[in-house]
Amino acid sequence: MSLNLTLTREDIVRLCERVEGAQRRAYAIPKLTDEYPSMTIDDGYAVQHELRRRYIARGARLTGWKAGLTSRAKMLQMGVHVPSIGFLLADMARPENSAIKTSDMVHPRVECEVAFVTKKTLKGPNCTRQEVLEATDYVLPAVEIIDSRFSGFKFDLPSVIADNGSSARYVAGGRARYAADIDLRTLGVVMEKNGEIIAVGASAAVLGHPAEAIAMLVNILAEQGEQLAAGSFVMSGGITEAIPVKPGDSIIARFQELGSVSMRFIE
Ligand code: OOG
Ligand code: MG
Repeated sequence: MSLNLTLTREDIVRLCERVEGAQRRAYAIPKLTDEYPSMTIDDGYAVQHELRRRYIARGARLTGWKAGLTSRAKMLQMGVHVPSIGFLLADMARPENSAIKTSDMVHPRVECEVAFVTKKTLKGPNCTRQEVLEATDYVLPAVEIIDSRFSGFKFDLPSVIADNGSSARYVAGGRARYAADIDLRTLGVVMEKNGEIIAVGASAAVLGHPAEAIAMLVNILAEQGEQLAAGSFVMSGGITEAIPVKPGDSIIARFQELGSVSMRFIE
């Protein structure tokens, strides 16, 4: 399998440093394709790979992965019609019901997602929903706090992939369930901000079935020569559009069968 790379090693390192600076110091930068218009999806993953290598070399621990842009609501909101993946690190996790700082993010948004915890290695290509379900230990509800480092939260696919799919924080909680005990396609979800309902959806919005998003993620990993380790925490992508949050806001995501996940935001 050959990757479609247009960036040189120097470009990759340069763009990685640019994205990393924006992530660590929380400032907005222009999307990368403004300077590199012919950047490809594989170039985006090469930058993301370098970013992951650096964080891990400095002591960060990989907890899992996230699929993104897997629902129509998200694709329409972002104007990007192809799903993407990103990595998750232990220091992005926040406890349920906690106060989450916003001053170390650019323009955070929240989204409700079904998360999977795996008990077997998953490998692509051709990973299927069925294989994902067989390898799943349990599922649980999660809220992802995304934070694009690109100005105006505007980007294209290569840029958002290089920015690790806008990954910033995540909160998992609620009630863990065995996938076999519930219908993962028809889980309703209601998101409330400051006591008002601001988004509603159902889990089938994610590629027809959220396990489909995990299979897609495993197949994208395979294209990059990687596999999904047993014990990974994997988010399947926002069911509804993402909702902006600011200090003072409190969020509750209520999931049918899976309980709820809450958090509040502070300066
Ligand atoms: C890209 C990340 C998308 C999801 O769940 O769809 C994502 C973005 O919208 O900034 O995490
Ligand atoms: Mg997400």
